[in-house]
Amino acid sequence: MIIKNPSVEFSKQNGMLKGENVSKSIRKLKDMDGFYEDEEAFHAMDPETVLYEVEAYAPVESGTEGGLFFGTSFINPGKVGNEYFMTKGHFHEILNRAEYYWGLEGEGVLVFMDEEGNNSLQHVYPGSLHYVPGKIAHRLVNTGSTKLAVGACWPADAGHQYGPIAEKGFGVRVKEIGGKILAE
Ligand code: S6P
Ligand code: ZN
Repeated sequence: MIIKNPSVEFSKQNGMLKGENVSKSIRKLKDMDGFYEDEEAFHAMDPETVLYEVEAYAPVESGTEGGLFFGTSFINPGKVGNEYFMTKGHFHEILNRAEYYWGLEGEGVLVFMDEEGNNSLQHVYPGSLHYVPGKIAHRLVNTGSTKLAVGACWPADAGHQYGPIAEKGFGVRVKEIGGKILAE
């Protein structure tokens, strides 16, 4: 029998993907109006500033029950005012769908929020492994001075719910205050 190479590969170093059914999405500052606390600082910045990019491998159609997606998020270093660059954060559309995250490069914080608005936080670093339980919103924050690269694997039918975050926020903000990384 013929032994084939897989149609997709990822970098062991930073998780970059190449191959079939790999897509890339880019989030700029202008896509995150209302997400940062310091609106004055937000509007003083170039709206085209790239905050993060996500590469995703979708071997099955979105919504496929039992399927899995695989991806890497790259969050640039930087701040809006004193608040670090971060992802929008989301609950899954099918609320009980869980996910794995793992740190590849850089330093950051993973912020969790349950449906009642209770938060918990975990350090993200090369080699860190994070189980994101179902019914928990999740957001990545880059607290370092280099790109934060984080791998992820999630159910193909999980979907994303951004509405509750856009409306109510995440309960806690990760900032640099007095030279320290603080969550408040
Ligand atoms: C998908 C997974 C990640 C995020 C990515 C961007 O379930 O959690 O791939 O989509 O980190 O974050 P967000 O909140 O903008 O989708
Ligand atoms: Zn997710």
